[in-house]
Amino acid sequence: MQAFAWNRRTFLRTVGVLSLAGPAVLLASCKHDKKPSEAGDAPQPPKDQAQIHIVRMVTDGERHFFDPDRLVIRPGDKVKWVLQSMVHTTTAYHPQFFGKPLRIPEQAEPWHSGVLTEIGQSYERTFEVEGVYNYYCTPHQSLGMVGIIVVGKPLDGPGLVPPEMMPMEEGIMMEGMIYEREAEKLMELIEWVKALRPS
Ligand SMILES: [Cu+2]
Repeated sequence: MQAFAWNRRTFLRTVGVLSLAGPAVLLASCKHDKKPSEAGDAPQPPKDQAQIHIVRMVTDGERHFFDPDRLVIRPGDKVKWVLQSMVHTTTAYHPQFFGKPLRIPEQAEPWHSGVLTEIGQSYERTFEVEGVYNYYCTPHQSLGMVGIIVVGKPLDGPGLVPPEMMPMEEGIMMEGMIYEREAEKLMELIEWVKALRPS
C-alpha cells in the first residue's frame, strides 16, 4: 500500500512538472514562429504598457470644457483629470450620481470626483471594461461641459444612445435631466465615436 502511494505521488509530481513546462515551451516557440494571423490575436497590452491620459478641466471666459473632450484608450489605461481653472468635477452618467441616466457600460463602475477647487488638483481612475463612457461636470453640465471615453472597441451600449431618446418621466425629469446644450454636445461626441467604426 505504501509503495503504491509513493508511486502515485511520484507520478503526479511528474505530470505536474510536465504540465508546467508545457505552456513555457509553447510561449518560447511562439516568439519565433508567430504567423501574421496570430499577431492580431492579442487584444490587450501587458499591464506594464498601460498609459496615463491627461484631461484638463478648463474655464476660458464663458467656455467650460474638458481638454481633450474625447479619448480612445486601451483597457487598463488610466485617465487623469487635472484642474486648470475655475472649479469642476468629472462625473460618470449613472443613476448613482444625481439621478442621471446610465451612459457608461453596464458592468463598469461609475465615478464622481467631487468638486475640484485647487489649480493642479487631479482625479484619476483606471478603465478596465471595454465600451463607451459619457461623463460631465456637475456645475457646468447645462453649459455642455461633457466628455467621452472609448475603452478598447466602441461597442454598442448606453454611451452611444442618442440622449434625447432617453425615457424621461415627469417625476425624475428635474433630477436626472439632460439639458439642451448638454444633449447637443453629447450627440457631437457620439457621432465622432461612430465615425471611428469601420463602415
Ligand atoms: Cu466644470
